Amino acid sequence: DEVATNDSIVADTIGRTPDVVYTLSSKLYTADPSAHVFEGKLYVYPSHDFESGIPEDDLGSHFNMEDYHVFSMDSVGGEVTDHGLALHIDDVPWAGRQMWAPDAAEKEGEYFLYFPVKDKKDIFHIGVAKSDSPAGPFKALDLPIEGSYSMDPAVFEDTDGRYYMYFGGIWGGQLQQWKDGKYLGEDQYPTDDEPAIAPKIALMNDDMVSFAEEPKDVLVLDKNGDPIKAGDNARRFFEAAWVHRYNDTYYLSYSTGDTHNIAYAIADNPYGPFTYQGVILDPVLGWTNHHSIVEYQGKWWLFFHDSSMSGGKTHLRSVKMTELIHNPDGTILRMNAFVE
Ligand code: FUB
Repeated sequence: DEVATNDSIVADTIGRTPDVVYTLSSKLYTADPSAHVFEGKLYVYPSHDFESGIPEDDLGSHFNMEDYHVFSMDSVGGEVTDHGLALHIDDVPWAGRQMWAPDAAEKEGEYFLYFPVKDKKDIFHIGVAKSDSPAGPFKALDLPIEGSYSMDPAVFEDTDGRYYMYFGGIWGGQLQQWKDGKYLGEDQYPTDDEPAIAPKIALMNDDMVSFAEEPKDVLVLDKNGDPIKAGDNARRFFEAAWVHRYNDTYYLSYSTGDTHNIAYAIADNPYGPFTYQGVILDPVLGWTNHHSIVEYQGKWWLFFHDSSMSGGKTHLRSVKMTELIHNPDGTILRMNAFVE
């Protein structure tokens, strides 16, 4: 499907149309699905979109979400349960506005909902809420994770029992306002020839509510071993990091933002560096593209969203899922799920 012409230009054909795509809810607008298998069921932790009337801008102010719902199902294509309100912004003491893409993790029977939200000074941090059920409701801690910033947390459990949080996103996600864990108070973007801003990784402490280390850069390299450059908009990281492990290879997938792809890169360890491979999912209807990948009942599944249910409104999205195929050589079959 993909022809590499030289190191910086990749000429792509359009991805294959998936055979079957399931929509999870026809009642709620939802987005940014993070899927996990808990207690033998498939649980999905999405953003909950709604019409708040805030005009669209490049900072994503129109994504003005206020709460989360959790979905679950025990068979793909079967009934999807909406477990109701899982967490509301009014119940997060430090929160100001904009509850963006969440994730969840389980450890020793306790469930953790990780959520990015702006604080009362309009700066994104990542909060945690706990529950004894994967469906919630979740109770938020009084403060965000110390040392957390920006948004789009994704918590990956490795086979050795360690948990890592990947996070970050540029533009409205504010990652460009941080350097070495310090808040710069303004945008500082690299020039087009400099390495792109990297997503972050931090090992989680056993308590699952704090980092065991300073967040580090997750490098994405091209096939020559050079960092993907900030001006390489078709391949550079923008937001929506997700990591899955398949056959001892770590796959980092992410949105390229203004070029609207879900791209992926591989490594032999969770910290990377990761080497860019290609596109998993072509642009969907709506500006954002955001996904997760999980194995369930012997198959791999790609969760994503698009704006087809709202007739193309970028801030009113719907979560979908379709099968994800790893090719025999470990590459991932590229898909195009565009629906007008
Ligand atoms: O849903 C709000 C933001 O839009 C997410 O945090 C980003 O990943 C993008 O999908």
